[in-house]
Amino acid sequence: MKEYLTSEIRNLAILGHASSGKTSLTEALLYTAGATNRLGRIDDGTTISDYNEDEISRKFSISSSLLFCEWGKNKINILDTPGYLDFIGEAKAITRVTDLGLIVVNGQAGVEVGTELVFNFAEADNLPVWFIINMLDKEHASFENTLKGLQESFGKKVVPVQFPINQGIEFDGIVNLLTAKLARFTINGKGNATEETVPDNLQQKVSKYREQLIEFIAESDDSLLEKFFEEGTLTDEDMKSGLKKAIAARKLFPVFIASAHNNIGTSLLFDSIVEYAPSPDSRGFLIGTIKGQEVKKKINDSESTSLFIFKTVSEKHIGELSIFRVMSGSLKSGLDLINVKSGKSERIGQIYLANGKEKHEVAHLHAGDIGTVVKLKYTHTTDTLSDSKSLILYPKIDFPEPVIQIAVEPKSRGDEDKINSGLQTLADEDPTLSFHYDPELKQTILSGQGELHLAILLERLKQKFNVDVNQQSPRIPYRETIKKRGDSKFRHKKQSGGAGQFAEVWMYIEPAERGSGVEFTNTLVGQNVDRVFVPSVEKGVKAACEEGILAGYRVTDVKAVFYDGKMHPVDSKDIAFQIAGKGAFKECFMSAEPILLEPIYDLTVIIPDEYMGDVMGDISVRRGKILGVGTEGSFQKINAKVPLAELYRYSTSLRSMTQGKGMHRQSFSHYESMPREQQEKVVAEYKHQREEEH
Ligand SMILES: Nc1nc2c(ncn2[C@@H]2O[C@H](COP(=O)(O)OP(=O)(O)OP(=O)(O)O)[C@@H](O)[C@H]2O)c(=O)[nH]1
Ligand SMILES: [Mg+2]
Repeated sequence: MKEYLTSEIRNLAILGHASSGKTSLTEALLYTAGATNRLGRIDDGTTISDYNEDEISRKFSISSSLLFCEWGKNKINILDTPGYLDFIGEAKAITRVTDLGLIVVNGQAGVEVGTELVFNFAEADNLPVWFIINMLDKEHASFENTLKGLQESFGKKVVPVQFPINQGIEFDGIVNLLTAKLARFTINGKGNATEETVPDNLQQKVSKYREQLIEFIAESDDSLLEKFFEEGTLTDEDMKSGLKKAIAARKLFPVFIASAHNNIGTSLLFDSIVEYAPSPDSRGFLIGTIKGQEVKKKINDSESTSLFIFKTVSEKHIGELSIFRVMSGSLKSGLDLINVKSGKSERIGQIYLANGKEKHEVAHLHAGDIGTVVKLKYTHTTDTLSDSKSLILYPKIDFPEPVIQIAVEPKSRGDEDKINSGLQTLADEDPTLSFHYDPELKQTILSGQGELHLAILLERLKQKFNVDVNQQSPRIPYRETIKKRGDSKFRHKKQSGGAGQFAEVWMYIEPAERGSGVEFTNTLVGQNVDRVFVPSVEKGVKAACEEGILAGYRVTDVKAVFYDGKMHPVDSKDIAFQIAGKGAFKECFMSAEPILLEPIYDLTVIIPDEYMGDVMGDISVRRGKILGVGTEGSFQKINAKVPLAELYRYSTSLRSMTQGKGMHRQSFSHYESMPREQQEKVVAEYKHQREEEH
């Protein structure tokens, strides 16, 4: 394989809402560049990017994939990301390691929640963005409406550099505002165009858009603005260099157009990428840390080598494949690097470039390039590998918070270990999945990005690790507390057989502030109880609080006061006071109007306007309280507090309520007392379960 210098590399992230045509556009780009000799189709399962079996059968992307092609002397790395909300979190890693985000927008549907999401990902990584209005061959597609939507959502930095001719089913022309030329395509999927002059009746439109563009470029740079005021316009050279700078500085988001399906627009896009997309070395400094101290590194070959692993996949016949960006320095196979997090050494074996499942071996990668390597022993997604001379560590990626949790248990007994190691491997590959054993709930909890995400992972668990699990709803971590004071004088006495036991604990308990936990104190005076038994009583109280009294949940927000008692010179001992302490606390508790508290979650829902009524109604049915309504971009945003018990599989209901156009975030807020009816149900369930156990 040929080697490419840093300045010859362009790293593109293909981002966007589900089904906007990202994979189709990627395919068209690869085809136009000659990296493949047929234009694959999503609907036939023949694209290079969606090559996994589950992607082929479901007809959408599940995992991001690495591809590359050549345009002129440049190497274009393309990372096609999934847009389906369950998998869009993958894009979070991709915006970190690329130098330009191409956000694909469906020219019929306009801006969607996924569009906003990936724009935010790009913003967080300071990634330059271009918009591609796709599907302009569709009957009801509209460049103008989509552009308007983009400007409403992302502001006036969104500026067209192209506009369509014959949009709709006969879409075949693109006017390039930078050259003021028209590219006319034949609708045959080949992607080549002839250059024509713009017809007279469109000259005015071209002038209008070009003036806007020139003005905007001028405004992005003081020296250009000065020239613009003097001359009334900009030279082509100034316009080009100004545009390039404005893109890199995220002062301008140019809008391109395409029909991925008919392969219209890709050649123009490539020309612009080579000319205007930032190369890795033009992106300034990398920021990382060495032993906690912030350091900066240049993106070039003369720095010491460092890699950032942004994805791990396990592939048939190959094994674990780590996909990385050469952050700094250059990389040759055989090099020893250090995994900075664990301190362990890793030898880089064969390095491959990837085009979907196809792999090409390469000996040497330069700074900024993206490649893959197999069989790293200790390295997972988001790890840094560095030269031992300079152990730089790049920041972790904040993947989106999970929106769904389920509990799993093995179908067959004895499979626990297999499940754990299987889930661990899956979670190492996919950082948007997490799992843990919750000792309070006594369940293994799996957290992910949606129902489908978890379903696919459990399928893989079955296929790869040969273990099957039952899914359950996670138990709710209710809490127990009291509403008034309770008293007890509890005597524990055991005198039949062996050594006797005797203890008497006088105690009262009182409600304490929400969130304060359990406080134990003693106010003993006199000599009725030896102080050595105070810790024993406390132990008993803590044990009662852990076990729960009313319904088997932890006790909280109670102050317990041990104020007096009795003892026996021989039979009083630690264990006797523990038992009496526990008994006294339980008695106090049951006489103090015990209640259950339930966890309340902050819920943020983001939806198009037309679903407001339905979604708000549904939140009320879920016993939720709406705190406020605002906007996020062009979407409505609802903030509410909802009991966790009512949020099970909320993402699934929300998506079905909004035809997949809505999304939500949730996080723990606080505990609150629950309605009597609900409480009685939980207590009854607990009693029923206890009876079954005995
Ligand atoms: N008519 C038309 N159809 C298109 C175009 N681009 C994509 N499609 C179709 O739209 C559907 C979705 O296309 P994909 O390329 O899978 O979209 P995606 O953005 O990769 O989807 P996800 O990976 O699920 O996010 C497929 O049926 C494509 O054939 C286009 O420009 N015109
Ligand atoms: Mg796709």
